[in-house]
Amino acid sequence: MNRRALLTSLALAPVIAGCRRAAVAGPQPARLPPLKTITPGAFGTCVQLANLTDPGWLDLARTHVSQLTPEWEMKMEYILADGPDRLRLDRSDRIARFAADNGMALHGHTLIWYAQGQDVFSGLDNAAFDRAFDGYIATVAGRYRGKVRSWDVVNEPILDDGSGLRDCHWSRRYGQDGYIRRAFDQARIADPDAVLFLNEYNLEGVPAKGTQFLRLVERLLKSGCPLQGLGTQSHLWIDIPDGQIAAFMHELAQFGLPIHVSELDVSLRTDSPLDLRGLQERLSRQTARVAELAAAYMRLPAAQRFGFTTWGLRDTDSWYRRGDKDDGKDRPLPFDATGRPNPMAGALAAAFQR
Ligand code: 9MR
Repeated sequence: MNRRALLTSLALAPVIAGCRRAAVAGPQPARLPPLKTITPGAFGTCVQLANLTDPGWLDLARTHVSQLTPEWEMKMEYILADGPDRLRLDRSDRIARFAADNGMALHGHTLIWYAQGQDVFSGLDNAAFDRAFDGYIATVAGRYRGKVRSWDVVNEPILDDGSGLRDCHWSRRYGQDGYIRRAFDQARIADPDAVLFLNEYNLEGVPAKGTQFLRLVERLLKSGCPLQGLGTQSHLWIDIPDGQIAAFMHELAQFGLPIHVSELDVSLRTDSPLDLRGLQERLSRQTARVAELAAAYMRLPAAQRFGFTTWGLRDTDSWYRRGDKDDGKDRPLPFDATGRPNPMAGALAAAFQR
C-alpha cells in the first residue's frame, strides 16, 4: 500500500493550524476494561505465528481480544511460496488452532488480492488459470470451513486516487468486477457459512475512493454477488479533516450489511519536514480520529457492528515499526512496547462504553 505521496500533498495545511493550537495531552487511561468485553461485535487484532510464543503479546491478547486476523501467513505470499502444488497451510492451521483453543473467532485474510499471486498464475493458459483460481479458493476456504467466522474474499480492488478499479492479473482474466464476482461465488461454494467481506483502505481519508467503493458495492449487490460484509481497514492518518470519518461510515451503513473496522492504526508521522508539531499534539489528533471512528461504529445498528480490529496490539508489533518504515518512535497502536495502554486505548474504551 502506498499512501505516502498522497500524504505529502495533505501535510502542509495542518502544520500551520497545529502551530497555533496549544499542545493537548491525550488521556492516559487509568484503568482499561478488557476491550473485548465492551466492544459490540468482536475486538480483534492481527496476528502472526511468532506472537503465539511471546508472553507479553499472549497476555494482552487473552485479556482484550476476541477475534484474530492472520497478518500475512494466510495469504498467497506464504501459502503459495512453494508453488501451486504444495500449499503451505501449516501456519494458518496453527493460528486457527490457537484461536479455537482460546475461544477467539478467526477472520480469514485474504483470498484474492491484486498484490499477490502474479508469479504463480502468470504463464497459465485460460483453462489452467481458471482451475488454479477456483481451486485455490476451494482448498483454502474449504479447509477453514467451520473454523473461520468470516473471510476477506477480495482485498483492495480500488485505485489509490479513487478514479476506478485496479488493473491486475485477476482483472486481466475476468474483468474488473468479474474477478471479484468470481471470487465471491467460489468462496460461497467453499464455505456456505462464513460471512464474506470486501476489504479496502483509505476510504475515510480519500473521499473519491470511498465513493468508488460504495459504487462497487452497489453494483456487486445488484448483480447478485454473495457479498455480505464491508471491511474498512482504517489505516488512518492524524490530519483527516474532522467529520470525514463519521460521514463515510454513515454512507457505508446504508447497505445494511455488517461492517468490520478491519485494520485500524494511526501513524503519528506525516511526510512533511516542515511539520514541527510535538508528540502531545500528534497524540491528541490521533485520539480524536480514533474517537470519531469508534463513535461512528457505535452509531451503527447493532446487527451491523461486526467487529473492530486493530492492526497489531503494541506499537512495536506494527508494520510501521519494521524495516525502512521504522523511525523507532511511531505509536500507531493501542498499547506501548511494554503493553501499557496508549491514549488510543482510552479513546476506544470511552467510545465503546458511551
Ligand atoms: O502488516 C502486513 C505485513 O506484515 C505484510 O508484510 C504485508 C504484505 O502481506 O501486509 C501487511 O498488511 C496489510 C494488509 O494485509 C492489507 N492492508 C494493508 C496492510 C498493511 O500494509
